[in-house]
Amino acid sequence: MTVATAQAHPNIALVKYWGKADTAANLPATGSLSMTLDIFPTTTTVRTTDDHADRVVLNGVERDGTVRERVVRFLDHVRGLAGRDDRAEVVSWNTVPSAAGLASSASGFAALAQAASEAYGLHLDTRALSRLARRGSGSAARSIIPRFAVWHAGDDERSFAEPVEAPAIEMVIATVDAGEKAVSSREAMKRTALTSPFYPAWITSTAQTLESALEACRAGDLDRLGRITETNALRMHAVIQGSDPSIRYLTPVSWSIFDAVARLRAEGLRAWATADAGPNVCVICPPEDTAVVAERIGALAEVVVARPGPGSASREPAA
Ligand code: 2P0
Repeated sequence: MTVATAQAHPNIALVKYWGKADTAANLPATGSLSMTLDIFPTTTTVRTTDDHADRVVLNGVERDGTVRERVVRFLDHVRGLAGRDDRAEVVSWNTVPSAAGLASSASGFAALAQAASEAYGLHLDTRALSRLARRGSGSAARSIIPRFAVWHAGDDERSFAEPVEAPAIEMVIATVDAGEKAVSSREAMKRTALTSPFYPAWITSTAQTLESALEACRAGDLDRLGRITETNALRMHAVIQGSDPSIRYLTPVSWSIFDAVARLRAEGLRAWATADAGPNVCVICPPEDTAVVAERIGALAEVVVARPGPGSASREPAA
């Protein structure tokens, strides 16, 4: 029996991942760019056992059904790599307050990839770990990496995340609605690719957008990166909305935050909004503007401030 514990944080994409080239290996149709957060870590312990079945305990509750199956499938892949077939107990604590409504699959599978690979005796470098996390959830590939990450499109060998330098930014995260989303991102991604007539344009434009965003990062050009971030998010929501049946994640309150961010810019502040597959809105800004942005957006929704955070890391197992 071996045991390993690891911790990872959520990440928010500045250039979004929305669409797969391969669903089995979770290969993205396009690359993406993200900031790993310094808040809301997931801590996961994997203990190999002599039992006949895997056990999955999330936030103190033993899971079965699809949640467990997704973890078991992931462990099966790890066991395949390790040439082992002993089962495991997975105990995971996720600190995202349910009120924050942030996706936990990225931090969850990043922490699981690190803990499971160590428990099963795999010695993976960062690249291999990112490729492994990707199989659990695409965006988890990026949570392996500290601060800012680019996750490459490509085949299984080449589709990993790695660090990029980016201008100094912080993120004001506005919680619009903490409820369960109507359509999961996995399902919505599939529907978008199958039914949205804008999907081909989303794919070609996002590939170009990523190149421009990386250029802006290299040049330390926050204004360009900010514009790209907001435009890319709105394009993602447009292609999603073009699905049949249509899917809308943004609510009137979400839109009011996009409007408030535009007003802040009109007043000379540097702030740009983005939103994932839900109504919450994340606003990026240089550190000197964070306090004002948080105050102004805080009038519309509950806010929390995040800074660039650490990549996944081993931890001492909890007693
Ligand atoms: C992203 N999202 O780039 C995009 C933007 C949500 C909106 O990655 O099917 O949970 O597990 O690979 O990673 C959410 O999708 O999907 C996501 P799977 P995942 O952050």
